[in-house]
Amino acid sequence: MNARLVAACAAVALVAGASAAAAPPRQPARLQVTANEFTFVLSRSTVRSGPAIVELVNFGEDDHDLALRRRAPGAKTWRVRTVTPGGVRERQLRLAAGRYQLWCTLANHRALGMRATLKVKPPPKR
Ligand SMILES: [Cu+2]
Repeated sequence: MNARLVAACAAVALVAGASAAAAPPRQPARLQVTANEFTFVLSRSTVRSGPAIVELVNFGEDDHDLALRRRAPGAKTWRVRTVTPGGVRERQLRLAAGRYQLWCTLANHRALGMRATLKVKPPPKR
């Protein structure tokens, strides 16, 4: 191993140590939900708990909206208001760990298949 490579390895080790010591501020988790007749496709099936931005994109020909609720007694229902075809809308919310039910509240869209589940995992222990 030459001196330059040793120096490069040492620099990488220093950077890795620094990032572990001072964690950067947490960015909100992001979830994109794509609506179409009559499905929801999630950009990911799991997000971490805490602040989140949920974006609803409507690729369909009908209006769609989005409701999210944790499977727990008395859980709050979050809503992303109706998005017209070709439109997009996002909202910030705060997700507690657990399993969430997602669905479209318009007409009979939920029964037609516009529903999905999302897992929200607890924050990592420090
Ligand atoms: Cu719908």
